[in-house]
Amino acid sequence: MTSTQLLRIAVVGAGMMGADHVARISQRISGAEVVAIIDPDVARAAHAQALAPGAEIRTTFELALADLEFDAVLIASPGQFHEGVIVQALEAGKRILCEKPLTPDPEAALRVVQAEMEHPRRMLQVGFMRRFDESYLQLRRLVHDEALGKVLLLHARHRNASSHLVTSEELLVRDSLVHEFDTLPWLIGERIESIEIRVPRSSRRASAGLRDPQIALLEFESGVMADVEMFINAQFGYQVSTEAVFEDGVAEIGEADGMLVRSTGTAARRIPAAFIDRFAAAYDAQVQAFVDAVQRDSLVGASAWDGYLAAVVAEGGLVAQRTGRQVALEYEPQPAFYSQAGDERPRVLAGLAEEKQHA
Ligand code: ISE
Repeated sequence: MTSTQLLRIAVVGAGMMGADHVARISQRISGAEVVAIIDPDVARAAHAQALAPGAEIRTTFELALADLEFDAVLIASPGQFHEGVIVQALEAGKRILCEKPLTPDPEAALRVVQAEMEHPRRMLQVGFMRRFDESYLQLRRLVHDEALGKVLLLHARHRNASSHLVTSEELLVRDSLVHEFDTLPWLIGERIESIEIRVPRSSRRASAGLRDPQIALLEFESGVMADVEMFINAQFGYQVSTEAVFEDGVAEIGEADGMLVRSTGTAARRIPAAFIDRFAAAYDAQVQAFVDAVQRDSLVGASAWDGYLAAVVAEGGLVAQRTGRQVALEYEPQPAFYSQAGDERPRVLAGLAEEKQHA
């Protein structure tokens, strides 16, 4: 592929996230096109295809590999189906952007790591999109510059209005909290050493078998601590925010911003309904970064190894959730293959949609 050709992407999974990525690739970012949509549910695939009319539909990844030409794969199916597609895609030499979690458990993540290391360089980026969110990037710079001294502790809130996606305590950890298991270590540049999960009074709106909310307490290598409130049925809207306490000040990201409207005795700001709105710009920047990185042959963002680290924390989190105890985490030694840090600065996206329309 030359740098002037569009990167041909096969999107696996045409659910909410898959369809959103199809729209993003077709309408908002540059340098790529969707050439295949793969989903066992043909009606769902057809719905997504309306956003990328040139794309072919296949019901399995094997069928797409057998008769379609593409350069890269964007995997947006549920986590338990990722490993099989990743392994086949790697064998076929395709670059991969895989939605989080890389795999639910660390053993499967390590198998992915092994398969990727058969190649001379990184082939896969994990879709931990918060790494591409401007406010997280700002906070990370503040931590690393030490402009307010050293960071001491973090308070994170992760609230969903209600989630039909998170139907069990296991998914609360592996699918929702997993974001913090990647973002917070990336933010402060340290691994999580232990996890504890405590459960306060449950909301009457909690679904059966899912105590909601829950609080995770994380301890990092230097002694920094983080508490994370995970509330699946918070009702009012979607909120992901982090307050970082430093030696010389406190910084907070993720509070509602935008226009403040005063009317009939209230002053109000819009709150995003779900992650697709809250992180729209981060998703765009993440997929654009993947496309650009493939063109340069030098992948960025969370690696398969980062996906493994997050899966270790999730696995420990499940034990902590079941027992109410603090669980110490152990990781395999990091292979040299993953030692080069990627350039995680997303390129500025302003004007890209317009550029694309005129291309
Ligand atoms: C969902 O899968 C996500 O990835 C969202 O970012 C997260 O907030 C939500 O809890 C998950 O269900």
